[in-house]
Amino acid sequence: MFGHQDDLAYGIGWKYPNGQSDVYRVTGDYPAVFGWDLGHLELESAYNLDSVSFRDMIGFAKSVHENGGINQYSWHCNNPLTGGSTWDVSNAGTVKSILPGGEKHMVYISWLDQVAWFLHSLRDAEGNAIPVLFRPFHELEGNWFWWGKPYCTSEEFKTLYQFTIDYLINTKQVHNIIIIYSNADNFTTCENFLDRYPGDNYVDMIGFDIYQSPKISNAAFVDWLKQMLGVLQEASVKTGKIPAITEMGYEQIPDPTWWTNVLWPTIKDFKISYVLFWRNAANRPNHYYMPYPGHPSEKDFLKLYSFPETLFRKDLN
Ligand code: BMA
Repeated sequence: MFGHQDDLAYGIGWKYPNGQSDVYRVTGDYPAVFGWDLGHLELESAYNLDSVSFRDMIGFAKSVHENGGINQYSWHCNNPLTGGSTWDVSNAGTVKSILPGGEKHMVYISWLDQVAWFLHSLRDAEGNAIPVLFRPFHELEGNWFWWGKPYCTSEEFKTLYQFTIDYLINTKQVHNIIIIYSNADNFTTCENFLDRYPGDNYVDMIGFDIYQSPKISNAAFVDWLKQMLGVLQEASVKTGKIPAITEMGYEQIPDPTWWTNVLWPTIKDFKISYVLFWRNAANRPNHYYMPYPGHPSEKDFLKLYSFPETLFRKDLN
């Protein structure tokens, strides 16, 4: 399945409610998986960190679900200790500070209450909860988020993850989440990949985020992605959890045949449930990962779309 972040909220040259979806504008179909981010929900803000209104996001989730699509949520939450952004790594005591007994534990609980409220709001027309994918603390082995590897011990990380899931499910009775342990792209072995894995009872799916850049040749990227996918597959067999590429992309897609010459031949033989491409920012020129009408890779993307093995939303109905 192919996915896209913020697909219905904005794209190149448009913003909801004026417009629809860059994937639709190119293919006449929508992605199968729709990524959204909960960052700034914890601040009780009406808009997320990328200016998507949470009220709209709830509406998008309903329409995605009613049309057979899948919703995925990441959470670029602010730093609860410093008050800085999700990328504020200035205080290595942040994770510790929000664990039970920590000075910011109650702040973190109030943040989780917001997340629980949001997840409870995702209901279909009959009032049934909509099942969604939830991937907290993503790219956990990286050094760019406050929960990253250099800023907490493995035990602290696992405790935070377990506490978060236990609180949402047991205390707040959130039962519509499929939980994804979502790593960065810097692991080399299965052991490495599962280094901070919180345990089979806390996770339903596993995945990683990976990006190409012009500094990485196509050949090097193919090798690297294959290696990651090999490890993911091994970890999937070991844990019994469904694998996915939870984020990926090549900013601006500077290679017009990237979709069928680089991406497809590399991923096609691996058992991954979906791959989600990052957002087409409306207000940050050149920060986009899916083609739009007139983009040089548009034709190639249509070719990928036509392959019977690639699933978009129509294929799910
Ligand atoms: C990053 C960039 C940022 C954005 C963040 C959270 O990769 O796209 O502009 O704020 O993701 O969506």
